[in-house]
Amino acid sequence: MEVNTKRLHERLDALARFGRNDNGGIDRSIGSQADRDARAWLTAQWQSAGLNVRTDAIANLWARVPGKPGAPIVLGSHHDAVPDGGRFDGALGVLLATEVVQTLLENRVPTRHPLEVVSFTAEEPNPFGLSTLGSRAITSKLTPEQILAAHDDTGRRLADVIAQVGGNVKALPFERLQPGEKAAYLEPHIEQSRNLYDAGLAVATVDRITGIYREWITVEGEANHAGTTTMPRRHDALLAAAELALALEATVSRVNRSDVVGTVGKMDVFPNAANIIPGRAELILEMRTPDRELRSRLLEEFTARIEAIEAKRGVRFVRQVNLDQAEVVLNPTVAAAIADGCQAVQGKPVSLVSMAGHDAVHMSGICPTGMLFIQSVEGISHSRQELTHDAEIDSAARALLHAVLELDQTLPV
Ligand code: HGY
Ligand code: MN
Ligand code: MN
Repeated sequence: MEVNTKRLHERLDALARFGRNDNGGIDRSIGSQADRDARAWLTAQWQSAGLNVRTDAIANLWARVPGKPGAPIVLGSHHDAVPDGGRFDGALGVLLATEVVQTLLENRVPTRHPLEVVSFTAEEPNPFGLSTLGSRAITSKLTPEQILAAHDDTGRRLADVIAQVGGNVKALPFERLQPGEKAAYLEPHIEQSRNLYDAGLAVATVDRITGIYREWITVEGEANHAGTTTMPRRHDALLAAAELALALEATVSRVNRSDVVGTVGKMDVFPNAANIIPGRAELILEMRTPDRELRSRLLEEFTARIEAIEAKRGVRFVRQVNLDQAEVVLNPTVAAAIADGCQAVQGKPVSLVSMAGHDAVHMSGICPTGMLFIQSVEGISHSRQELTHDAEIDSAARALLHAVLELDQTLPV
């Protein structure tokens, strides 16, 4: 039995059209026209493959092989994208899942478990401040109240956007996934790092996923005239924010480990004018490591460093924790089946830690969960330069098929 890789590549090209910008990157955030178009297109693909498609309360899309009751093995990822993002992050996982399930269906392969494909809503950070929205909400990690309170800078309510794409936040309490409702979740995803690229290998299993910690920080300084205010009298919020970002870099760099990173990736400066000393800055700080105890120590060290900046510059940092997501260890049975799939296609199993967050983190709370990583050229991701070659995609499809068939035998029905 062979997966139809030609169809898979055609679908990758087709999905990449939704949200493509003039630079060749993809803009496909929750609620955008591109999000809506991608949803309609995915639904049509699944329906023509003979799957039953359903949109849940948070607008996750589910496509199930009809006719078999019971807890399904679920395969999938997400179809939204970061701003000016690439065509593989999320999309490749959804389409690999689609192809493998369709291949099994077309070949009339009898499976012990039902099979289902999922594409989660709003996995990426978005203007509403809730990433991995679909998987968190459906696994009871977010309340309807939290979602009902969320809005973007323009006042647009997240709940309205969810309704526009077919969800209904108020129905969430009745639709949350319960433990045992799914037999397993397998998420194929590009690696987004360069371990496989450097090793010249196509695919890997994942044994752990990093914790992610985020703070929204407001820097309160003092706006004043950029010509008449002497240098010692300034309380420049932008310069304090810059020093804060450097303090984060110094804190995480000191431990010198590939699984400890920190980033200030978003910042807004107010009032943002050439002749006004910045009076306020708003930024998002992120720290990632699978080592929780180390993260606590690093946060203490960072706090001491930025208190010194506050004192020196006469500014105030107002900190609010936006996300404190624990690291997870993935299910050994699922990870082993994926490793066997890797062994089958490249003669060698590889196990990696994911430093990117994924919907798999949240699905692991309700069912045995694993991930299949696929090589990213030069490890580049969250960029329009993101690239995974056809050969590695084809290996991934075969490895995933192998893993699903093995799990179908080993997991209890
Ligand atoms: O941010 C992440 O790690 C993921 O790609 N959303
Ligand atoms: Mn991403
Ligand atoms: Mn992703």
